[in-house]
Amino acid sequence: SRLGGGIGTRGPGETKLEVDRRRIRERIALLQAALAAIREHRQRLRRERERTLTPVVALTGYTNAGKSTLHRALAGSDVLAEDKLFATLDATARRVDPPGGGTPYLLVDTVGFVHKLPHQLVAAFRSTLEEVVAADLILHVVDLSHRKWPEQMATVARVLRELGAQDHPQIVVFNKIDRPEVSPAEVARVLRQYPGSVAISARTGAGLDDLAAAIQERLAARYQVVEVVVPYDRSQWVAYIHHHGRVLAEEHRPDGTFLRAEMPGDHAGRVLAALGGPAAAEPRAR
Ligand SMILES: Nc1nc2c(ncn2[C@@H]2O[C@H](COP(=O)(O)OP(=O)(O)O)[C@@H](O)[C@H]2O)c(=O)[nH]1
Ligand SMILES: [Mg+2]
Repeated sequence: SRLGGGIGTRGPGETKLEVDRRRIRERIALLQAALAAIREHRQRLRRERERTLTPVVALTGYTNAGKSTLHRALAGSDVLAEDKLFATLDATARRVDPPGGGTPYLLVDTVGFVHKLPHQLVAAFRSTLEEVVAADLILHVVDLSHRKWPEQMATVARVLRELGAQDHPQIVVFNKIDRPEVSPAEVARVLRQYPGSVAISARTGAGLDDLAAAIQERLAARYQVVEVVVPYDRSQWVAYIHHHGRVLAEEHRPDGTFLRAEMPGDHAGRVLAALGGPAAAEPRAR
């Protein structure tokens, strides 16, 4: 049916079909803009990571498991803890500087896994999944108060498997232990069933110290590449790097010995703290 010359949403001579097409085009433009923003954000994240060697920890888990709440609890970010898809499409990253010292890291919040995702959003979803795959450590957040938590956990595990991330360093984080549905006996049982897992309440803060310690332990064990110039009067550090790491490049320069080496995070942290390296540089605040 043709209603020409209308003022408002329908332009002169536009049919209903034409209006629908225009709406879809507008929706696609909006999604493309969202995707461009995500891509830009990821490039920024990658640059930051390359510049500072800061490890990336990604939150993953079923929708509503409490990822954004935990992100805020650990990183003090202002991300809204709401079930809003768009709020988490631009995988939010915040730098965490552990209060008691330890390895700083970038904590990335991601969109949750759901059974049915609007298919226009699959591309955006993929890009946040890539973020998960690229992470040094995955925190798999599980809502222990949900009746179907084992199924939800299996869904997330399946997606991680499909992404080839099943062998990624991972900590299972059982959340919402403050809720009345969760008994202390069940908490004890799941912690036994999943060795290395942690039980927390992102809302009350219970168990967050244990989680922070578990994150530090896992980051310390991971290997990273460091680049430093050791001044000639501090050559004990050249020996230290050879002893604890695998030297990839070594070069004598006017200001000292340049070394590129792969070493466990805790040793790398010590080297960088002593010699200043790229990781010692303070990243820009975001
Ligand atoms: N009782 C309780 N509620 C929580 C906890 N963590 C998150 N929530 C709530 O669960 C809902 C989903 O949390 P959100 O962080 O948005 O989940 P996300 O989808 O995984 O990011 C929100 O209403 C939160 O307030 C918790 O530890 N205890
Ligand atoms: Mg969220």
